[in-house]
Amino acid sequence: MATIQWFPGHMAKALRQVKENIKQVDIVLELVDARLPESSRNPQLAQILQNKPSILVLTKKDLADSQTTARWVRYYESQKQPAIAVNSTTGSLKIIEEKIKQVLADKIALQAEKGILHKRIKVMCIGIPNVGKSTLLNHLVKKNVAQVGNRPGVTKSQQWLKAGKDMLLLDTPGILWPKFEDPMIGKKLALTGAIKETLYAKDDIALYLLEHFCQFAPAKLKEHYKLSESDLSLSTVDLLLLITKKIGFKDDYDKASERMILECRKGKLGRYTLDAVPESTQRYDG
Ligand SMILES: Nc1nc2c(ncn2[C@@H]2O[C@H](COP(=O)(O)OP(=O)(O)OP(=O)(O)O)[C@@H](O)[C@H]2O)c(=O)[nH]1
Ligand SMILES: [Mg+2]
Repeated sequence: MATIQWFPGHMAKALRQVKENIKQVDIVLELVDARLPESSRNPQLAQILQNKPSILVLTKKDLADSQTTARWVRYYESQKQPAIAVNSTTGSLKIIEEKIKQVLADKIALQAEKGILHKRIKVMCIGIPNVGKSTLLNHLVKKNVAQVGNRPGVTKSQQWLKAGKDMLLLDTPGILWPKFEDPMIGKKLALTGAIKETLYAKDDIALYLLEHFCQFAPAKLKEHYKLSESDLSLSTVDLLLLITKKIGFKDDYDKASERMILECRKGKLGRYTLDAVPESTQRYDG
C-alpha cells in the first residue's frame, strides 16, 4: 500500500502563528479526534506547548467507542494531561468552561489576591484539520461566527472570538505535520477525514477500513454490507470487490471505496476507535 505523503505548505505558516500567539494566551485547547486520539495528535505541538496549561479535548465522542474513549481520558489524566471528551454538535459545552476554570484555578486565585477580577481568559484552540475546532468555538460563543465544514482546511486564518464576559477564544487553521513516521497514521487520518481526498488513494483507505473492521467489528461489517460468515474470511481485496458488486457499483471499486469511507465516517458501521489505549491502563477497566 502507498504511504500518504503530506507536504504542509501553508501549514508551516499556521504553525508559526501558533508559536507567536502562544505567549499571549492563558490556556490551549488541543483538539484530537476521539476515534484516534494519539494518531490525530500533532507531535510538533508538544514542544510548542511546553509549560503552557492545556486541555486535551477528544472531539466527536459520539462517533467513537464510548468505553475506549473513557479509558483514553483516564489514560491522559493519569499522565497529568487534563483531558475531556465532547460531542460539539449537540448539548452544552459547559464542561469545557468548567475544565478551563479548574485547570487555571491557581492562576485565577492569584489574580483575585492581587485584586484582578473578571479578567477574560484567553484560550487558543489548536489541532489537525477537520477535528472540530471551529464547531467547538461556535458552541462556546453561542453563535455561528466561525465557518465550519465537513472537509479539511475550512479555517484559513486565525480569528479571535468573544465568549460571554469570561473568555476570548482564538480559532486557528488545522495543522498536520510534514511526515507521518508510521504510514498507519496517514491511513487513519484519511479514513476519518483529516486529509484532503486528492492526497490519498481511496481503495487503499477502503482496504484499511476492511482490515480494521474484519478484526475489531466484523458483525457490523457483516450486517451493513449483508455479508455471510465465510465472506469475512476472504482477503480484504476480494472483500472490497465483493462489496463493490453488492452495493451495485459493478467493478468500479474506486467509487465503492469512496462510498464505504463516507459511510464509515458517518457512523453507519457503528462507533469505532482506531487507536488502542496503552496496555498499562487496562487496570482501569470495569
Ligand atoms: N459527529 C460530530 N461531528 C462533529 C463534532 N465536532 C465537529 N463535527 C463536525 O466536523 C466537521 C468539521 O468541523 P470544523 O469545526 O469545521 O473543523 P475544524 O477543526 O475547524 O476544521 P479546519 O478549519 O478545516 O481545520 C463539521 O462537519 C462538524 O459538524 C462532534 O463532536 N461530533
Ligand atoms: Mg475551522
